[in-house]
Amino acid sequence: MADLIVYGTPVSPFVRKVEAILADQGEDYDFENINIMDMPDWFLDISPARRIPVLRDKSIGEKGAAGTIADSSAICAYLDRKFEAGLYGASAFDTGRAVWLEEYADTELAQPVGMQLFRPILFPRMAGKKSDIETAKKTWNEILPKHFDYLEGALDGNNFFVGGRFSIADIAVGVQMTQLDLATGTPNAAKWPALVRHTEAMKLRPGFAENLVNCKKILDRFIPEKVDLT
Ligand SMILES: N[C@@H](CCC(=O)N[C@@H](CS)C(=O)NCC(=O)O)C(=O)O
Repeated sequence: MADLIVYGTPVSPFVRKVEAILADQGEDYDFENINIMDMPDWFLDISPARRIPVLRDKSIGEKGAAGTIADSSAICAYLDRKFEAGLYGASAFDTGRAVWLEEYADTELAQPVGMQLFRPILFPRMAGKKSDIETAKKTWNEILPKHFDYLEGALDGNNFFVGGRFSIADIAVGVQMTQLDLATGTPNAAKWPALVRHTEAMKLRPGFAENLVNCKKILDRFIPEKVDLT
């Protein structure tokens, strides 16, 4: 039994952020699934915003809210400090850039990726209905390209977003891009070469790879093949 417990589902990109750090650092942790459609009362007590993930560090507290931290950004900052992972930039400016890109990915990018593409494709299928392909197509063709352009520019041909090294920015953007990949694939590599290369590289990192295997086990029966949105 590990000291750390991650509460959530692997399919959440915000849970993937946390797993990406833990597995990359080679840290043991237990995983407890939470059904977001019907969150148990004990979970709501430790997740005031009614969101996953929540982390428990049993070395701090084993019961109730003691030892728990809600929100992926807070959890990632905690894990970085606890394991001295160095994910927040080598200089003050790099810290600012990394946290900005994390924030951008968690809000500006996550909204269309999650609410306007992943959910319209997957959630109806989970209920035995047809995907809302029209909404997903509009998101893919009209909303996401400006985000891809911004991220391609932020990479500027590099392998990492900030300071030439792996940071929380790579994790936060990578979890959203892999969410897209699970639902429909990566964007056009001819238009966004650095971004697609970055996504493919993130997928190979241990933290992402283990999480994505578990996602595919859950999702494959709902997406028998990739959906073409072009
Ligand atoms: N800012 C939060 C966002 C977490 C979030 O939105 N999680 C979604 C799952 S991907 C959730 O818990 N949704 C619950 C719901 O929609 O009721 C974080 O970074 O942890």
